[in-house]
Amino acid sequence: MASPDPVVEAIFDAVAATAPEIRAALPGRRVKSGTDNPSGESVMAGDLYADELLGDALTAVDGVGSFVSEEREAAVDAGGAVGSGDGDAYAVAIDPLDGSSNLRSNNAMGTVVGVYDAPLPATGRDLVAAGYVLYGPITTMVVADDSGVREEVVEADDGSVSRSVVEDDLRLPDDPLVYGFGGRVPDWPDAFTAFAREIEDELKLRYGGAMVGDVNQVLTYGGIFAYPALVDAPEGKLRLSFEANPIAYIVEQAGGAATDGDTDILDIEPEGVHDRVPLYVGNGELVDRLETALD
Ligand code: AHM
Ligand code: MG
Repeated sequence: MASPDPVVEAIFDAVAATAPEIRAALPGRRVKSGTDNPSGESVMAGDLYADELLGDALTAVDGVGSFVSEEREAAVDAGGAVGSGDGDAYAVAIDPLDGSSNLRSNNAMGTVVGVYDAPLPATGRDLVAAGYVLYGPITTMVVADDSGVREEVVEADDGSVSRSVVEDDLRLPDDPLVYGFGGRVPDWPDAFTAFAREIEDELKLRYGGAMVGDVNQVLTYGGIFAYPALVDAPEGKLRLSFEANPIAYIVEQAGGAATDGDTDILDIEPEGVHDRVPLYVGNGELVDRLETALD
């Protein structure tokens, strides 16, 4: 499945090209950088490195008009008017190193990418493509556009980087096997806890603490991932523009569903680029049951 949009291809070429460099730089960047991001979270040295590398690579792509990152307060103007009505360039939004608290424990992490055909903040309906890199034992990249979802292996070889498609039409399996829910159980609202108790009897727990890794398990085996609304944080933890929208787009293109408990994630109108949102994503029937349970 070749992407019909050359700008989208160039964006994911640039993301793939940075992946081996990001991976190679992580061993020396497992410590806090000493700064906080716009969400008020402590930024790791690895987050900063990935953000700078991806910022340089993506603003250099012809057809990228704006670059927005979970780690930056404001959008970077990359020299092009964004939006199908007003211009011919895309806005690219990234979470440079998702799950970077896993740096210390050496568990999986990822990079999340959303390609919007509108200036941010925008809804997920403005996405023309989305994807993620998963830094697991193998570096893989999942890319979704309006023709479907594919999985690639990214390898560095003698100074060049290759992308090999390993699955050209990724679909959520019909029979779900796994679940992973973030946050502390005592912080969950009662209705979500009751839903989780049911799911525990049906599916196998697979939680690694990085959304990209946990969602990749759901895409591979079928199931449901959530970072729910919490009693003291009804907006949850994950960011709509950088995390929830791209993941919702990918999972919906793979035949699944994504909700904030009430509304399809892709329909949510953001107030700001750094808005947070509860995220429940996976096989449609599980997401439907979750919505009913939270009603
Ligand atoms: P990050 O982008 O700053 O790493 O935060 C997002 C991550 C997600 O990958 C993961 O689902 C969640 O935070 C886990 O949070 P917690 O460690 O609080 O369970
Ligand atoms: Mg993240």
